[in-house]
Amino acid sequence: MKGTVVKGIGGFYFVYDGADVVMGKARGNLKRNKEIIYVGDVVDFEIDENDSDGECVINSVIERRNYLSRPPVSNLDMLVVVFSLVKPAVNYPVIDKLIAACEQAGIEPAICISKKDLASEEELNKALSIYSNIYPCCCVNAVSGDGIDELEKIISGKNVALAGPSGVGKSTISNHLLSDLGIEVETGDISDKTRRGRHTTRHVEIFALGDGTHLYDTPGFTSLELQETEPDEIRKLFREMRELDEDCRYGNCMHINEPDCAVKEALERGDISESRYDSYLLMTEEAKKWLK
Ligand SMILES: Nc1nc2c(ncn2[C@@H]2O[C@H](COP(=O)(O)OP(=O)(O)OP(=O)(O)O)[C@@H](O)[C@H]2O)c(=O)[nH]1
Ligand SMILES: [Mg+2]
Ligand SMILES: [Zn+2]
Repeated sequence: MKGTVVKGIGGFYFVYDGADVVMGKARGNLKRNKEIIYVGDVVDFEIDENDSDGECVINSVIERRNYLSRPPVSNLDMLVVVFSLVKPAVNYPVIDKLIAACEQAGIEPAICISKKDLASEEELNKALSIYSNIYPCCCVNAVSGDGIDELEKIISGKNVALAGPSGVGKSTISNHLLSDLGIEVETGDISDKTRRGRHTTRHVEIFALGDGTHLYDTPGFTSLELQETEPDEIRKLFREMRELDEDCRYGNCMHINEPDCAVKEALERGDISESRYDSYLLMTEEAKKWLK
């Protein structure tokens, strides 16, 4: 039988076959080969005849058109990078790493700035201006629901994950989107001491929203490492730089010290944001350690 893995907890998977959700495990050979099963994978499975609880066994993964390791998800049309400006404060390099991971995996990124009630319009516009020429963007207050309709337009009909730092409000947003279905996921407050989230969501779970949207709520993180990447691959993961690549004098321009660099010219004009460029430099530096 064919189904989609909609949740995975401690070696148990929940497979949805279009009618029911069945819990089960991966077949021994998958485990022996250390094959990871991602939430979002389309799998071939069968009901375990020897199991009185009607559990299933996953035989193989039959469709995984893309995947991310962190958060561990597959078969996405879009990943919405959610972040707040305060509580917790934004860390742009972390945001840009997640966007780069999407670019690398062939998953379309979108931006959702959360907790819009906690920032001034000016702060929000400044943050939006970093991304609005590159990706679909929206601002939401997930407590009141303000702005959620904008997000709904961006994600409608897609397999879409909400991902980002812990405590930014991903599950609160999910609850807004799920309210018609009477489903509620757990949310948690922000630690007073560290001013970070408490890692409330512990596993990825997919919810069908009814209009063909499949929403993945994912666990937050505090830091993120891009998977091993050549330093000169990083520039291809910054879409606005990639689009200017051909205009640089040198074909292999790293956009750092080279003359007639279209990216640096765009940076000076303000067409590329300093925040994005700083993330680019940082990630290129970090990637050099993989060469050693
Ligand atoms: N003021 C304000 N608070 C919000 C908003 N959205 C969420 N919160 C609060 O932020 C806290 C964290 O929300 P969660 O939805 O649990 O955050 P999360 O991103 O799912 O966190 P993890 O599961 O740890 O990754 C909760 O106390 C929410 O009530 C918002 O738009 N405005
Ligand atoms: Mg959560
Ligand atoms: Zn250049």
